[in-house]
Amino acid sequence: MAIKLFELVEGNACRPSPYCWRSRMALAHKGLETEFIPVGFTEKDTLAFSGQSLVPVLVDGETAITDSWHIACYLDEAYPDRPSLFGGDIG
Ligand SMILES: N[C@@H](CCC(=O)N[C@@H](CS)C(=O)NCC(=O)O)C(=O)O
Repeated sequence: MAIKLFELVEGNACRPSPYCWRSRMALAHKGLETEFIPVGFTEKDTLAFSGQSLVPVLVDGETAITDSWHIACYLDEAYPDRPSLFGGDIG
């Protein structure tokens, strides 16, 4: 099952949230297949399962992670076989 990222989307394709871009870039760096779930400013109830109302929210199986920093830390810990976000020269 693909990882899901709930991210802020306005209109057809505008993604104005720098925090969501952090998570997008972290997922791209790790090379993880992801299903992106658009959430509009008036659709915060979509995020109720996460216990808060901010994006990004990452869902990996039964695990839901909020906050772009926590998401990056989670991805590096959960997928150590993928390129590191914090280790090595690039990290
Ligand atoms: N510290 C959080 C900040 C998340 C955040 O502020 N997200 C904004 C989008 S840029 C948001 O969901 N705002 C909706 C609101 O304030 O209702 C992170 O790094 O993910």
